[in-house]
Amino acid sequence: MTTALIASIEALLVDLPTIRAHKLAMTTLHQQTLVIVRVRCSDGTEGLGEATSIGGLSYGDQSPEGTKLAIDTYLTPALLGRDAGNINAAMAVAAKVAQGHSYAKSAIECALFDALGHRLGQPVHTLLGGAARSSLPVLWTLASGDSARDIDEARAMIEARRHKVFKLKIGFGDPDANIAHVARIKQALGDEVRITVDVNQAWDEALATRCIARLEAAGVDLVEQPTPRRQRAALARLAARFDVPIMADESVNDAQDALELAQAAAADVYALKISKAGGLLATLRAAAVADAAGIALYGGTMLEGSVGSIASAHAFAACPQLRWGTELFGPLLLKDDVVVERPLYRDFELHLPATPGLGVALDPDKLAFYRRDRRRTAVA
Ligand code: MUC
Ligand code: MG
Repeated sequence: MTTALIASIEALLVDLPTIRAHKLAMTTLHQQTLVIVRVRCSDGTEGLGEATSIGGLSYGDQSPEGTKLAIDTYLTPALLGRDAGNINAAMAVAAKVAQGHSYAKSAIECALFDALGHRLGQPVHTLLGGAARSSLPVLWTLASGDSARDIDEARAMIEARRHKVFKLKIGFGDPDANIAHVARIKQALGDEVRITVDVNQAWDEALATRCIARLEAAGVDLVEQPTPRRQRAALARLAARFDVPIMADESVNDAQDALELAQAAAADVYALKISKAGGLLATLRAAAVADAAGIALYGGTMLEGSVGSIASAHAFAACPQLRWGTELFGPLLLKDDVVVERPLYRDFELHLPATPGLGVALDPDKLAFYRRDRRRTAVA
């Protein structure tokens, strides 16, 4: 096989509407901005990646616009002309020219894997060592803020065999009202439906202690990131105090965090995300640390569209254990997407494509319609 070189890297901002408002502790989403990354190689192969954040800079410290700037100004010039098939070497160059910017690095690494998969005729999960599972359980986040609406939404999802585990966002507003909301939903849906909650760092330790006791009594199965991400000792005290598992999300990005949290016994479960880790391989490295420490894994999302969600699915499929399933429902939250065929959700699971590369192709018309730099001017 002749060496294929990286010929171009493009980062496109794409604004897509959501099917309904999605309410988190720090922001309410009405649309998502995806950063779609397209790598073209000298042998004609192409690869796709996605770097998506939640609510601009309100969730994390990397915005879509900053990610595009890092790719266009720093990462692309350093990577052009390099061996597209040597992903470890390319990522070492990326690490050298840019500190941080894990979302940008994740999208580029993913696009190189996609291109390599096309070149070799193999799906990305095969390049990662093989899929331990061909489909992944996917929960749904109930985030309308209204109990009756959330209960109806959950029942419709169960009926359609799309989701049977539900996550509730409870980091905004009055904690007592939120706990009552959780208890109402748990009671309405019954014991066989698993309910998890995500506080998105909104409580201090004293409030978390009071609230988690009540969530436990209400039958909640998992509590995600109750306290601020850097307060690991507080998280560890909560994990030691309660039977209900405590999951780290914003506290855990990569293998280093996974190790430090394990040393502090700070969490029972880690929510991994390819963009937080800085790529598919970095996600597997964090997963290996969790495995060694006996910590359960959960496949998290930045509410990516189809490209990023399928990329995440390839990585999570390759993890030896994924005890808490995934939340890869991002494409279902979007009214539309920029791909030809959206991912397949059936029987409560996301089914992994088995075609070469990621198994996702861009729809050029949809891309032209939704990309920010080609926004149609309003007709007066
Ligand atoms: C988060 O913190 O988990 C993932 C699912 C969801 O509803 O929001 C995101 C972010
Ligand atoms: Mg979370």
